[in-house]
Amino acid sequence: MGQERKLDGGDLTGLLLPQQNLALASPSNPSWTRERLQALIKSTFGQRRVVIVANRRPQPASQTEAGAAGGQPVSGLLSALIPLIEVSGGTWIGHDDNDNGLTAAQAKGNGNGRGKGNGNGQANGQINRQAIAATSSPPYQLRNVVIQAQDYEGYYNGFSNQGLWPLCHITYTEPQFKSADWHAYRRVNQHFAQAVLEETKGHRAIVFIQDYHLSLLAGLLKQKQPDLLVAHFWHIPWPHLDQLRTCPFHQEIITGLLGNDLLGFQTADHCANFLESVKRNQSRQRSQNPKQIAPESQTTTVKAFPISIDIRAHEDLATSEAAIKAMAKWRDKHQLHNKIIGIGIERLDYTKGLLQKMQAIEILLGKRPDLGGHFVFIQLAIRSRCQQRSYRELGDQLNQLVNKINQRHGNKEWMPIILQLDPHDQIDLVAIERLAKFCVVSSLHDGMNLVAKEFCAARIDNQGVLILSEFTGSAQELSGALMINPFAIDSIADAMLQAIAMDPQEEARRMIAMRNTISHQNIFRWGADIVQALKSIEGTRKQPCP
Ligand code: GDG
Repeated sequence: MGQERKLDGGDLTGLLLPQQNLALASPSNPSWTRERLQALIKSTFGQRRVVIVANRRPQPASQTEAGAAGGQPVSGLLSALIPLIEVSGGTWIGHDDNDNGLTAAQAKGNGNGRGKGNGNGQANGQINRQAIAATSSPPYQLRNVVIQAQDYEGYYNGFSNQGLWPLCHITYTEPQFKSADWHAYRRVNQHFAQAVLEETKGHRAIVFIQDYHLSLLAGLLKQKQPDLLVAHFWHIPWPHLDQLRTCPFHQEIITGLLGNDLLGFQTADHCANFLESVKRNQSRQRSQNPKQIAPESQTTTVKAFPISIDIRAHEDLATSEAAIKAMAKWRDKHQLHNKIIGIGIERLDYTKGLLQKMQAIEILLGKRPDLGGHFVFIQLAIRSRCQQRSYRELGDQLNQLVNKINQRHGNKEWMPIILQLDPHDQIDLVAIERLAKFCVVSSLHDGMNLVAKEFCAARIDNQGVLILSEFTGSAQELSGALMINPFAIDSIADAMLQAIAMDPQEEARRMIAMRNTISHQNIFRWGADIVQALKSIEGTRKQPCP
């Protein structure tokens, strides 16, 4: 699925129409599996070094106390990429939230543990080879890029999360672009470039960059090593040009991204927005200075690759003994026996439409007082980006709203909403996914949304209703969901009513269709599509990869 265009010497050429319908797996079109992807990577890239670069690196299981319970990452990016690095081997370069590169003994005395380069021998930008995940097959290397606290503040909390994150999501939160943050962002991108260049020196390497924290990286790499094969996947939406232009540094960001051989987005719409920004940006540049346009030699292929999950791994978890026990635990602890259960699972983030979802539950309870005592909504909203005041305030607002609804509609024996902001084991998530009559994903805007896919993956019984915001990338694939506009709160409440009333046959019809789609468009196909796109790009290059 997707739209492919090549940007060639500043001109847009080679438009391929999006394939709108996904074909289901068949003998002539088999499913992508871990093993099949592994074989493809081996045959395509052979002995070449594969380098994945992301702001954050995954934690080996033994180092995850600060993350979600059970050692699982709480971010869509990490959830999706871990299966990929596990099959591709190679090196993951990123910043370690919990490890500043000190020895364990030194780190103990440090308190916070964020990479600070704080006079303990860790210079800003210093790169440490931290760990080899020997348990994974094939094993992969982890390299840590140490970032000074002040730079991390400007690069991550500042430019990335107060600037680019709201800019790219249509959530009516004003992005903040401070030049000090931008300078920190550029510096940190340079540190990452240095780390990649050290890793790839003397090797035939493929570099795969992740997300909006590293938009300048490809451009920096190509300046030093033009022969590198570089791909970048942008996990969040790409905005319309009118929004993009509010970022005073957007031209440099576009130029950085055009350093890539392959640039992937979640949907064809995001590709189209990006192509439009390039076109308008280049025509403006041409009129200002006709001699300064994108380098003639560079071609960037822009294409949609809808990200996904390892559905089989989720199914295995959902059928495990541990999941059955976790289901019993939820039921007993919260008196869920014989109740209609709705669920929501997300990071506590203003893009996820959490307040709208709670307001919709209040409308539902108002419309259906008979649900009193018979219905429970479990909302898990793990705290995220706590350094930012707006995120802490959202947590307060959500708590207050839920308390108000529970006081107004609940009683001593029964509360309609259970809200939990602490991290949970993945097994706990699977357990409530299996118990639920419906799951509500009410994102105001979302690149893809993996929770929607994880909910379907857990429903090995083909039951359960997915209520899904039309402003998620997932909505373009999961047509069996009840679609909602999360800004129309009544429509969320109506969809909940429809889900509660839905008969098992209808549930099964919708769920089977969605599970088939996810089985086919799984994380290994996502990886394989990217590998195959890179292979065909390399085939058209004049010079072979170093
Ligand atoms: C970005 C884009 C895109 C949640 N709570 C817990 C927990 N989670 C896991 C979920 C899921 C992940 O976090 C959230 O993924 P999403 O895709 O829903 O959202 P973002 O984090 O915003 O991800 C998004 C994604 O990148 C991938 O490209 O889909 O659009 O915004 O996997 O299960 N995991 C654990 N405990 C929790 O309490 N273990």
